[in-house]
Amino acid sequence: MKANNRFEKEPNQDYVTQFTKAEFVLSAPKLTFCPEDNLPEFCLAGRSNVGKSSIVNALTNQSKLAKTSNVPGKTREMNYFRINDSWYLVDLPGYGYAKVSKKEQQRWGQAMTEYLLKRQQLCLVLIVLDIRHKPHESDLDFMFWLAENAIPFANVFNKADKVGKKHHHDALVSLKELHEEMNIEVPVISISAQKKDGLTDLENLITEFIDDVPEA
Ligand SMILES: Nc1nc2c(ncn2[C@@H]2O[C@H](COP(=O)(O)OP(=O)(O)OP(=O)(O)O)[C@@H](O)[C@H]2O)c(=O)[nH]1
Ligand SMILES: [Mg+2]
Repeated sequence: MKANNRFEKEPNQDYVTQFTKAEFVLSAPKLTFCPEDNLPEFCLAGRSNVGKSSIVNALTNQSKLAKTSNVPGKTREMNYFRINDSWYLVDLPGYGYAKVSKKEQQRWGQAMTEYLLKRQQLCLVLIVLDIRHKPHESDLDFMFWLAENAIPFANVFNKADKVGKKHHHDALVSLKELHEEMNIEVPVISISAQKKDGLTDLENLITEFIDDVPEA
């Protein structure tokens, strides 16, 4: 079958990761458990099941580094991966997962808020969205909250292999309109973690932000 957008149906054989060294470091239930060195870090946030952990694996070309699942709610703590000995990629648990108890959701909300507000070396929050669906109210709330608190973020549309060209285009346009309404400029990238498409754009975005970190 012919692919109907630039995201091919077969895994992209041409993708060569720049992130050749990747190792799991620790799982942190809250800020005080996060690594104490000052390496720059990037976190993957978003609703459950959008593919955050799959992105860790795709970017590092290791199929089992982060645990993925088709059952939402797999990731329960902040999982730290050190990349090329020089920065951290942090896989966060998904928000908006109804099956987690109210108490657990509350604990998480507090831990996340503290982490996002106080983690000085956090360069950029990568908010992952499933391109098949309109951003959920919880995504919008999260984006508004980050903007209000001047925490830089980018949007990463994942699962682009699942949609056609028109849907892809419309999703990008409406997200850009949302950013205009919010009066903010936010990088937007679309990828397929599964087919390894668009990953070079994501790598380049991360690399650009690392380059902007002032020397400690
Ligand atoms: N078609 C398609 N499926 C994907 C893609 N990325 C991830 N998936 C699938 O989506 C499901 C969820 O992936 P995860 O990476 O576990 O999602 P997560 O966001 O880490 O989920 P939580 O840990 O529950 O927050 C899995 O079945 C993946 O195989 C993609 O690019 N395309
Ligand atoms: Mg996960």
